[in-house]
Amino acid sequence: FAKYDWEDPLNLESLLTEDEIAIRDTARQYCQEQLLPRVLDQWRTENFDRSVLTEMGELGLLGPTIEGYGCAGASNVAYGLVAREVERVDSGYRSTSSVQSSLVMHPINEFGTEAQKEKYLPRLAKGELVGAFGLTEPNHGSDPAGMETVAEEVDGGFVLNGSKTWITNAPAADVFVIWARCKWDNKVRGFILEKGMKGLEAPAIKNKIALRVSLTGSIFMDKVRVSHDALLPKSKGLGSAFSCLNSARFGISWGVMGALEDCIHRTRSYALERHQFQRPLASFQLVQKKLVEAQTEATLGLHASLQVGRLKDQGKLAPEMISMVKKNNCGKALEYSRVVLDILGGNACADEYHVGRHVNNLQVTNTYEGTNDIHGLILGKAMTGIPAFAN
Ligand code: TGC
Ligand code: FAD
Repeated sequence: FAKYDWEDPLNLESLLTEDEIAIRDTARQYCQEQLLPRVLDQWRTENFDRSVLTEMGELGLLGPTIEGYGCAGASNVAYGLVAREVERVDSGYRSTSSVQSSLVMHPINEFGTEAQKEKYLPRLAKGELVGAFGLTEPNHGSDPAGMETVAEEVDGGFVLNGSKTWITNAPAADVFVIWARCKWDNKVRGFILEKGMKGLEAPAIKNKIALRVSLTGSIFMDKVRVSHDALLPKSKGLGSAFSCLNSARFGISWGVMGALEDCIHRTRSYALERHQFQRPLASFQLVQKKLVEAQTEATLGLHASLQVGRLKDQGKLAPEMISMVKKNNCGKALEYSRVVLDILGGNACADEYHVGRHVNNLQVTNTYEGTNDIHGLILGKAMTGIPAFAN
């Protein structure tokens, strides 16, 4: 028999290419050596560290699946492995970087002109520019089809009016990919707005109880006038916005497994060291059960995401596959991080044990990019043919 490795029970390592392992190791070293030492202070002070993006840019971790424009052209699996390493430290750092990669660079690469790609992608890849993605609105979260933000064609360009809320990176963003309903044909399209445009404001939403190391804000657009070259010309319909979500949701499915793994590692070490009733906590059957069930879910989730990544790389992806791993992995990460948190007893309350911070973050990851229930309904529609969310 092979030796059982509790940290990699089904030998995920053997299924990765040399390139993927190299990218993963670069990300792991950076995250453990550079991000982990800063996370508690940034969490406590709710302080967004702009340099995280430039550091990730230097390592080629931004927009890594894009070919050209200074990007690495790596596999989707490599992208997932990076998300796992970043989120092992904090979901907020993964949020900052996955919005940049999947929700800003991806739509520009997919729906933009050559000039737009040349203008934005190399600087976004280096982290010189910060990007934000505005889809959610105060009155439309799960149902973005009802969006109220509109774009009107005027002489020389367009005018945008509306507001977005809960937008990652917005207060620091230089580049905004904004989704708006176009008055001339009622279709949703993407537009690139830039910081400093007249009528554009992006105030921060402060005092969050999760994702405190990433910035979140609103976006207000009051007659923001842009030229024709702000339109992402190949975006047509809400499906274009959803296609960006496919990439981000896939990354999140890996990321949350990294956060859960961190919770497992920390609580296992604690259980081995802490004694009650003259025995280590790890010797109690109930504690072992908690650790084993959490590790089982992390392992199954990672292997499912690996399979989805391989299919994505081969062009054999159905979006519902991503809904399945996004829903499952976010739900299980939230549930089992909470289960192992119990092992810390009263110390669960102390932020230096890190697990409570992950639990708070994982509530949000289970909500954004489509809530757990919404992904259930997407899958329910695929199974029954009946859309439960539609009128
Ligand atoms: P529906 O009729 O289902 O679809 C409209 C059009 O879109 C197409 N489509 C997709 N295309 C590509 N990929 C997908 N995943 C797609 N899903 C749908 C669909 O084929 C259709 O195309 P066409 O040509 O027929 O028009 O639209 P609906 O309005 O009924 O949708 C319902 C629902 C619930 C599925 C959808 O609205 C939904 O997914 N809601 C959740 C909203 C959401 O995920 N928001 C995320 C905001 S961004 C964010 O949270 C970033 S957090 C980032 C971070 O910090 O890490
Ligand atoms: P609602 O849609 O109001 O849902 C509330 C509850 O009702 C949920 O439990 C939901 O599952 C349930 N519900 C809704 N409809 C149905 C239904 N038909 N059947 C059953 N249950 C239903 N958005 C962006 O565009 N860009 C970003 O960068 C971004 N970053 C974010 C960062 C953070 C920290 C947070 C918290 C959110 C972010 N979001 C972003 C917004 C996020 O995508 C939305 O919060 C999410 O899609 C849910 O929308 P909502 O908050 O309006 O909740």
